[in-house]
This record gives sequence, structure tokens and C-alpha cells, in this order.
Amino acid sequence: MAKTVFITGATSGFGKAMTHRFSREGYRVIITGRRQSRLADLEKELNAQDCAGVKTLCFDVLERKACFEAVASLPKDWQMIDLLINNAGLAAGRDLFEEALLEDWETMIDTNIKGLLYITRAVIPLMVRQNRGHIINIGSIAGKEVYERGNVYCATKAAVDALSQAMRADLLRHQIKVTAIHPGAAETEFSLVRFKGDPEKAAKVYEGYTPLSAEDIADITFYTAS
Ligand code: NDP
Ligand code: 8X3
Repeated sequence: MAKTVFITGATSGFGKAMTHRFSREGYRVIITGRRQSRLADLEKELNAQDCAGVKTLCFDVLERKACFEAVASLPKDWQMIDLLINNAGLAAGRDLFEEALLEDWETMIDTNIKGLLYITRAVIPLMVRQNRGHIINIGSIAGKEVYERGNVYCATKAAVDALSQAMRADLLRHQIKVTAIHPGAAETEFSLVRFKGDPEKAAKVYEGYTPLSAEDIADITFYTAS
């Protein structure tokens, strides 16, 4: 039986590259995001490539009820989740501490911390039932090294690091492995989202050096899982 991976934030960047990689490696993929049309396109593409199986779940990780309902909606034969990749996340704004918008701070905390917690809590019972599983949380170098104007984004990724250690300590008794991956800067839609759709500001982030690619992160994630 093919293994099953549940990937949050599969409509773009790391999550999309991971979806392609794990699917190519024979996994069944459960893919999530808010953009239904992108999920549908991805599903079509994977089916055309003869993948082991694909299931799409369209919801917002900010909504606690939607997270639990989405996981609960999985048919029985999709509930054997071998691997959960908590990837959905974002930065909103890059402003000085005293000037940043409180709404941006709330969006990052709600998405990167609370969203990750909701999904994890919804999936854990399925893994406990199997007495095995693996959770990979996507943190960031930003959670290890705080930079100017990174404030709350960095703090949310430091929280992902702490929560990964907390999960590891508590879930060991259920044979559930927990890994955190902390990528450096990679060129995806991340900066476009951070700068609220401003392509010039987004492009500037990657000037003067070669950033990582989404495929690099998919590669290290697959290596970690395998
Ligand atoms: P992208 O913006 O390309 O992708 C982000 C993904 O997260 C999208 O699929 C998006 O889907 C999903 N997402 C965001 N908010 C929500 C939400 N509220 N509900 C559901 N899904 C959501 O960025 P990356 O691929 O670069 O980022 C992926 C992860 O990697 C993030 O956690 C980011 O913090 C982290 N990271 C990124 C780095 C980088 O330099 N790019 C470096 C280190 C870590 P949709 O919009 O369809 O909902
Ligand atoms: C994204 C990487 O360095 O732009 O997590 O914060 S960085």
C-alpha cells in the first residue's frame, strides 16, 4: 500500500514542490490550501501523471473548525496518514517593531502558530491509532536568527521550533517522529505575499545572491521523510 502524506499549503512554493516530489516517489498526497482553482489544477496534473492518489482539501488554517472538519471529512481509506507536513505559513509586512501593523502580527501568529496547532491536533489521533507517524514542521532560519524588521515573523518561527521539540517529547510514546526543517531564503511567492503583491519589493529580496528554490526544500523534506 502506498504511503500517504498530508501537505498543508500545497498551492504554491515549497508545498507545491513537495507535492510533486512525494507524488513522483509513489506517495498518495492530501493537499490543502485556500485557492481551490490551484488545488484543482494540481489534482488534474497529478492524475495525468498516474499518481498513486490525490485528495484535495480547501480550507483556511485560520479557522479552527474548518481545520478539524477538513481532516474529519477524509474517507476511511485516506485516514492512514504516514506523514504530516505543516508547511502553510506566511510573513506579512517587514516593518520596524514600533510601526508594524497589529493586523499583520495577528495574521502571522494565527497562521504560523495557531493554524499549525489546529492541523496537528486534528491529525494526531489518526497517527496515535496506528501507533506510528511522522510530522515535519517547516520553520525557518528566521526562527533561529532574528533580523531587523523580522520581529513577529521570526517569533512565530521560533515558536515552530519550540513546538516541534514539544511534540517530539510528547509524541514519542506513540512512535510518532517529529522533525523541524528551517530553510534559509528561497524564491517562492513568500515575498510577494509579505509585500502584499508588490513585485518590485519582492524581487529585491533575492538580489545579489542565489536563493534556495522550492525544489531544494522538497528535496531535503523527502530525504528527511525517507
Ligand atoms: P508561498 O507563499 O509560496 O506558499 C505558502 C503556502 O501556504 C500557500 O500554498 C498558501 O496557500 C498556504 N497558506 C498561507 N496562508 C494560509 C492559510 N491561512 N490557510 C491555508 N493555507 C495557507 O511560500 P513558501 O512556499 O515560501 O512558504 C512555505 C512555508 O515555508 C511557510 O511556512 C514559510 O514561512 C516557510 N519558509 C519560507 C521561506 C522562504 O524564503 N520562502 C524560508 C523559510 C521558511 P493559499 O494561499 O492557497 O491558502
Ligand atoms: C523566510 C526566510 O530569511 O526571509 O522564512 O525570513 S527569511
